[in-house]
Amino acid sequence: MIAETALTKAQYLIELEERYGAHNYHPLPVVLERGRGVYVWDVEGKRYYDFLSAYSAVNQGHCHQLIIDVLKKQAEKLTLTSRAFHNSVLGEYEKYITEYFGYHKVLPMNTGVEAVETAIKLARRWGYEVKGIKENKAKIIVPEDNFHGRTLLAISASTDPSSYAGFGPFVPNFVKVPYNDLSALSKALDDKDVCGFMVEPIQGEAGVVMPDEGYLAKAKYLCEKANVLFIADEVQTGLGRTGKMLACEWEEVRPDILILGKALSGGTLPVSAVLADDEIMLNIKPGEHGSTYGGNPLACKVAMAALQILKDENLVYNAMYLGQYLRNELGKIKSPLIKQIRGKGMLNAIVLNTDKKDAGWNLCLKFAEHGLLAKPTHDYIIRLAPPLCISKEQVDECVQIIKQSIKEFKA
Ligand code: IF1
Repeated sequence: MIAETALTKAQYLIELEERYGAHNYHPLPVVLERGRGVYVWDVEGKRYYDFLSAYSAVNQGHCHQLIIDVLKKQAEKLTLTSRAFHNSVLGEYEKYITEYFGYHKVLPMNTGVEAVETAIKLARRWGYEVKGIKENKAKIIVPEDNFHGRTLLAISASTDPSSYAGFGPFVPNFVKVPYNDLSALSKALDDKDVCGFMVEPIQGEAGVVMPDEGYLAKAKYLCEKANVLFIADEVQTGLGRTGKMLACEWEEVRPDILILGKALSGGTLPVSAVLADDEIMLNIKPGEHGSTYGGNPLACKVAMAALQILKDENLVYNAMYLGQYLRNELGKIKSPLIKQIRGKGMLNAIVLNTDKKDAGWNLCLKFAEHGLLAKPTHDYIIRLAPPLCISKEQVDECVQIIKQSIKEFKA
C-alpha cells in the first residue's frame, strides 16, 4: 500500500508509477492531466507551454476540437472491424492520404515502429521480387545514430548501446554508415544485395542533427543510380514539423517509401502509415502483412481530420516562419551556457556548453518551474518543439521563460 495522505497528489501519482510500472522511463517530475493547444496543466492546475509536443505527435495542438469531435462521432458509430471485413471509412481515407502525399497506395499501421517494420518488409520484398536479390540476402543501409523505435528490428538498426545492448540476437543485414557521409553511402551502395536506404531527414533522438544541405537530394540520386529504394522515416519530421509538410521537401526529394506516424492522429491514438507506389506496394499479397487495428475506421477518420487541419490552419507555414523567429530570438540570448541553437521549422535544439551530465535535466527543471516543458536528449541537448499552432506572442513569452531560466541557472 502507498499511503496517499503524507504526499502531494503529484507525488502520490509518481509513486504509483514507480511502484507498479516498469522502469523503462525517467520522466520529469510533472504530472499532467489536461491539455489544450500549446498548453498542458498539471494535477495542481499549473499551466505549462508544451515544448515537446509528445515527441511531435501533437503538431495540431492538444485536444484539437475538430479531431476530438470527429473522434467522438466515429466512436459512437464504429471503432474496429479488423481487416477481415471492409469498413465504410478505410477506402475514403486511403484515397485522401494517397492524394494528399501523391503516392499510389498506403498501408495503414498503428505505431511509428510498426510502420518502420512495414517499410523494411516492403523494401526486402521489392528487393527479391523486382530487383532480383537472392533469397535471404537483402540488405538495408542505415546511418549511424538513427532512431526508428524500440522493436527488435529497429534496435537492430541502431548504433546506440542504450537502445540495443542486452537485447540480442539482432535482425541481420543492416549496413551502418556515418550520417551525412555521401562517399560512405556511395561505397555501401555498390553491394548489389542492398534493397533500401532508410534515413531520418533530421535525426531527432540523436539531438536534432541536420545533415548538410544537399545530402538528402544526393543520397536519393545515389540510390536511384544503384537501384535501391530511398526510405524516409518522417515519423517525427513529417506533417509540418520542420516547416514543410515533409522534411524531404526541403530538398525536393520524393522518397520511394514514406513512413508517417505520430501527428497523423494529432495525439489521440496510434496511427501510422506507409506510402509507396504500386511497383513496391503490390509485392505484398493478401495474408502476408497486417495488423488488427491498422486501418480501423476511428483511426481513419481521425487521420483525415489531423491532416486537413495542417492545411486549413496553415500550420506548416507557421512552423517555418515562427521556427525561424524562435531561433533568431534565442540567438540573442547572451550566455556562456549556450553553445548552439539549431533546427528547422519547429524542430529545434539548444546545445549546452557544458560537460556536466545533469545540466540539461536541471535546466529543464528550471524551465518547468517557469511554466515550460522540454526534455533533454544526450544530457546536454534540449529539444524545443512546441505544437505548430503556437502564436508569435506565445513564442515571445517562451523566449522570456528560457532567457530567465538560463539566467537563474547554476550548472
Ligand atoms: C520513446 C526520441 C523522438 C521516431 C522515428 C520511428 C519512431 C520514432 C524517427 C517510432 C519514435 C520516439 C519514441 C519515444 C521517444 C521518441 C523520440 F527521443 F527517442 F527520439 F520522437 F524524438 N521513427 N520516436 O522518432 O515511433 O513506435 O514510438 O510510435 O519514448 O521511445 P513509435
